[in-house]
Amino acid sequence: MNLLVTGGAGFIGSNFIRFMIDKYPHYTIVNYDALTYAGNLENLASVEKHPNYHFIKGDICDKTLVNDTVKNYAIDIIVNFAAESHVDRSITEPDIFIKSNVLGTQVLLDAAKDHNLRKYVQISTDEVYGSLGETGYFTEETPLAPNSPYSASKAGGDLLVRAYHETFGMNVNITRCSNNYGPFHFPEKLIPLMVTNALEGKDLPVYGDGLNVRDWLHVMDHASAIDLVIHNGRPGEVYNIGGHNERTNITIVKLILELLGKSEEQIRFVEDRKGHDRRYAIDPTKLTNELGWVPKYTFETGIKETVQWYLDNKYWWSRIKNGDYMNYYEQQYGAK
Ligand code: NAD
Ligand code: TDX
Repeated sequence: MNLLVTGGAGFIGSNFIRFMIDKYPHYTIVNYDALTYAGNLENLASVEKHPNYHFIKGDICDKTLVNDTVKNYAIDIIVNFAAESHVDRSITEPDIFIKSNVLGTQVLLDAAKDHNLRKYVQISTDEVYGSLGETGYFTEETPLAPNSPYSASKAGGDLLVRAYHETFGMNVNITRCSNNYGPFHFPEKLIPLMVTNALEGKDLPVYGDGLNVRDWLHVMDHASAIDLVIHNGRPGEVYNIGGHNERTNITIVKLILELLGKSEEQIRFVEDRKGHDRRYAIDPTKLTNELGWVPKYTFETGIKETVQWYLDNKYWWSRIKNGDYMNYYEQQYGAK
């Protein structure tokens, strides 16, 4: 099996590649990534010398390079992780989100169609369903109602995937997962930002009242679900992925401070995100019943391990926080 993993140098893609090389060392894995601010080949240091791992630096919008790569490596399946992924950035700079998340998806779909690939898998998000009230869950039948430029661009990509299945009979799957956490998570997202700010003695910026709810999934449980979808997902189907770990943001922030033995005085309530979705919660029944997916991590063990990973890998995150990312951070939160 020859897999083209786009966006494999990012948080989830790099964890997925390590998971797959460990489980299927005989598969060829081609990591195709533009290395935007979020792409980091250091995430893959442990596998870069593996004989069946290859890296191509490229943009998914580059039709020629995408097609050459699919042809040269005799790709069977594309798994598309490549995307602009940060909601806050989509509010200030939506253009690149439309380009990468919508147009890039179309280029990959055309390549999958023109080369008659076995399958195309789109890694999407629960955010395409919009926001929930205090009760209920997102199922695969929940209508799409994205609220941010990010989630609208992801929904646009998903609808193209659906259309290529309907129009061309292509074998596709879409996965929609909840918030991931784990090692190599870029420190602009809630959990790694709070852990690293706490360690640096900085303020922990909590949006609004801190009572927005996210449903947390360990990135390796996400990887095992994608593995099942790649091998056993039924053509044209959507699969939701989530582990029933709903927490308010303020609960997470306080837990991180407790695990690090730091004071809650570091918490700073700041202006709310524009259009901030109140609650996400995934119903993963279809994935469990059809494909037998069982998550390995409880949130309690996963978050402890993750906090420990950031303690052990200061080298990784401090290099990111000293670089370009700081320009964005200062614009977003001020210098503090
Ligand atoms: P990330 O921002 O950490 O990584 C994205 C990767 O894609 C980076 O390596 C980047 O260089 C690459 N990339 C971006 N634009 C590209 C382009 N035009 N061409 C080639 N490569 C490009 O993101 P992540 O958190 O790992 O998310 C991966 C995927 O999972 C995304 O599609 C995202 O929408 C989805 N997702 C993420 C979460 C989450 O909690 N992080 C939850 C649900 C869904
Ligand atoms: O500084 C912060 N303070 C804060 O209160 C940040 C960065 C976030 N938050 C809040 C906003 C959200 O309610 O924490 C929650 C989580 O925020 P993010 O980490 O930015 O994630 P979210 O917006 O929920 O989106 C994530 O999950 C779904 C990923 O970034 C998306 O790519 C994915 O699709």
